[in-house]
Amino acid sequence: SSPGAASKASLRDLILSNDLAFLMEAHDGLSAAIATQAGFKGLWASGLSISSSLGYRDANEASWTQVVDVVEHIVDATDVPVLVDGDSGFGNFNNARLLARKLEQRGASGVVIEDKGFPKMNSFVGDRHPLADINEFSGRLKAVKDTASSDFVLVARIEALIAGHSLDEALIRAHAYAEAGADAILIHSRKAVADEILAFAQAWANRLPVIIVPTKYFRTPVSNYRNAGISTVIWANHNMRAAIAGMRNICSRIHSDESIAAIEEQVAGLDELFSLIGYDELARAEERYLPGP
Ligand code: SPV
Ligand code: MG
Repeated sequence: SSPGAASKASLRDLILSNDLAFLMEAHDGLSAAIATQAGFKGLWASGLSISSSLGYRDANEASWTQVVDVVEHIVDATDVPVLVDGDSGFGNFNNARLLARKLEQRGASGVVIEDKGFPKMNSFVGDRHPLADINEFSGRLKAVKDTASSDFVLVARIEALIAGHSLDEALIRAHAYAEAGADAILIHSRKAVADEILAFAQAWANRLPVIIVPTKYFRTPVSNYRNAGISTVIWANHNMRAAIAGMRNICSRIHSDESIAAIEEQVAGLDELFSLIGYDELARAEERYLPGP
């Protein structure tokens, strides 16, 4: 894999293209490799999934440097661009621009910053999601924009609907964030149907590309998003949740059976693991670089 300059250019292309794009969640090198091999053209470094895999709550318990370190592993394990969940930027404009600079140094292709304060709480937990002041948040966006290179994609995430505000509030914020220099808008919803997302998309009329996270409105067919001119869909946490389901099942079987005989066929073979992580490349490199016998 050759992450770096080539991948940075293509996140912008993915988001700007007329085709609906899909980003798959990754939370470590292994999940990044699996999502890449499945054919995804871009990855989502999810805050929820990264913090969960570290055993933390999605409430900024993982430090920004811990997140940056995980992103480095994700970038190393893929050759497709990585859009990073930057939460609310870990503070004010100054923390947000430092985060963006370090993410870009580690090879990320873009960051999403949401209009809440620090610490944030996951959008699906509880009802307390105080929104940031529009002007203060616009300053956070401007600072990131002024710090990152022009290839680096800045996505402004609007939490107005999550916080129970109106579509109008979401639109006022979208206009302000576009003015501040965002490259795309992520509009988030916790409803089980896509109506408020689709209403936003219609009113917004693609002034900037729209990114959505249909975790709760998962039944809506993606053709609705294509018809609505949505740019990008993020499958935000499904590698992490698949890992929970898989590990829970295997742990409970091994614990009750006191044996691994029955589950051998249910887990990935070691050959599959070695191929996923590219052991064959190491064998070829040894031929080339180690002295012969
Ligand atoms: C994440 O994956 O961490 C997200 C999306 O930010 S959500 O959990 O839906 O807020
Ligand atoms: Mg998140």
